[in-house]
Order: sequence, then structure tokens, then C-alpha cells
Amino acid sequence: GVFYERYHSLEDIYYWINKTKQDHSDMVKVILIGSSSEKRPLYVLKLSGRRDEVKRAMWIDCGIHAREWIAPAFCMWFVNYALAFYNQNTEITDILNNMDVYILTVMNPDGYKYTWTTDRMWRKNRSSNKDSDCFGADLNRNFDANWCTKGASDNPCDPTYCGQFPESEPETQAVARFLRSHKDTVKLYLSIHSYSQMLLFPYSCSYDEIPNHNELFEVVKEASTKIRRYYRTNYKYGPGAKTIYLAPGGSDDWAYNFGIKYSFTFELQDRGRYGFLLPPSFIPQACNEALLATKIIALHVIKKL
Ligand code: 0X9
Ligand code: ZN
Repeated sequence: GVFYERYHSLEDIYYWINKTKQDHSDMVKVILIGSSSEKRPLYVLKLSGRRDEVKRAMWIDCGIHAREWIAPAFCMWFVNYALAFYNQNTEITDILNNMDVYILTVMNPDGYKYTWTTDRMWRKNRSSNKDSDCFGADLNRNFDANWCTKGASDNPCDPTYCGQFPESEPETQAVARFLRSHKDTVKLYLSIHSYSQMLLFPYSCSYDEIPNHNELFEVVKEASTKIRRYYRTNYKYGPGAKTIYLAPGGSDDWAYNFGIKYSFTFELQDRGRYGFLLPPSFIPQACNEALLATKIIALHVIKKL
């Protein structure tokens, strides 16, 4: 519906989370995993299909970076699609029957709010930094993966400030703790960003090649090929360091090293014409592209489990 073809304020998104749970109480649970530095709740939606056998799970987070509005829009798009097409579309039905899906719609609520009220181009969270008047740390430089080496900044005034120490930020800590406490079930980690149209996998924090490089390379290659065929949009793919740039402290690398061997970052549309200011009319196609890639990867993981 037209609701999913717009960007939504943080208040709207909180309202939507609650409404989604109420309207689909059979398939949806809401889990509070922590709170932001300005004390906003971090809610994860848990989607489940048939609940007979012991299940694996996948994780999707959106909106680590405040200004990347298409990312929360994708999380909402995905939830709506999954609930609408469960038992209609065989792929999403297969996925939900074999995996619970945990969705963190806005990982950085304080920053997201700030992009709606004050500075549309804000990236970081909004925590105060000691001995500095500058606010915020880059949550995708704050995870414990070659933390604060080349590709991150130790200056609190920079957009890629890594924070005081790994997991210094409450948003980072909430996600890392949740995944640590679900180590046995979560087999696939997915983080949604924009922009530049890329399907990335580890490592970004070094040029080392991961042990299952070929397998992950083949699966993102397939996703990229199908996106091109269906939507005529080009997505680059490969390990982060080689494909985009060297950047330590990212969630995908941390999740990978922690043991989630299927770990990906998507950079959605576009390639810079509108950049972070992607017009709402692009939401359906951008989200459908990412949805296609998500399905291909999830089905691959299910086949391999
Ligand atoms: O730099 C980032 O965090 C991501 N690009 S963005 O333009 N959305 O900021 C890329 C993340 C790739 N993965 C890691 N760096 N771990
Ligand atoms: Zn980003």
C-alpha cells in the first residue's frame, strides 16, 4: 500500500511496530533489546511461520546510519511483504517456515530523529562525548572488529568516529548482546545501508579473504544477476574492503567473526544522483531489489543448514 511508499517519522515507526504486532499476533512478537543513548527503546520484531520444529533464525537491521532513510523503509517493506505473502508466495513461506526473522527497523533512533528535525545529513548516533563538544559515534565503526584502525576516526567530531571503546555505544551493545544470547540459532546476519548499490560480505576491516569467500561470492553474484535481470539495476558485489573501502568496526565483520558465517551488508539505491535523499517514488523498486537479494541469500542458507 501507499503507506510503505513513504518515509516515516520515528514516532510513526514506533506506532507501526505496535500496530503490526496487534494485527498479526499469530506471527509477530516484539522484543525490547535495549535503549539508545537518549533512552529511546530498541524494538526487534520477531516473525515466525509454522512453529512446529526447532528453528534457525536470521537477523536484519536497518538504519545504523541516520541519514540512510531507505534502510528503515526496507525493514518495513520486508515485514509487510512477509506478513502479506506468507502462504501465498512459496519463497517467503519457505523462509518463514525454516527461520525466524528478527528485524530491528531503526538501529539508530536518536540519529534518525535528528535527521527529521535538525540535520538531514547526520550519520552517527547522538551520544555526548567526553572532552568534546561534538556529538555521536559511528555505530558501524563501534563493533569489535579491528576496532578504530585505518578507515575509522578517533576524533569525536568526525562522521566515522569509532567511539571510546568497542561497544561503547548502547545501540551497538544491544545488538551485540542480543546476537550473543542467540548464538545457537542466528545463522544469517544482514545489515541494510545506502547508498551505492552493493552486496557486500566480510571482510571490510582487512583485506584478508574469509574461508567461505567463494560460497558468499557466488550467492551475491547470483543475487546481483537476478536484480539486473528483473529490475535493470546494477549492483556490485564482493568483500567490503575490496569493493567499497577498508572500514573497521563494522557489524557484519563482527557478526562473522562471532560465528555467523553468512553475514552481509547491502547498500541500496542509488549510485549518487540523489544519494541519501532518494525520492519516495524510488522506494518500491529499491526495496524489491533488496527483497530479491534477501530471499536468494536466505534460501541458500536454508538449503545449506
Ligand atoms: O561505511 C559504512 O559503514 C558502509 N557504507 S555507508 O555509506 N552506508 O556508510 C559500508 C559498510 C561495509 N561494512 C563494513 N565496513 N564493515
Ligand atoms: Zn550506512
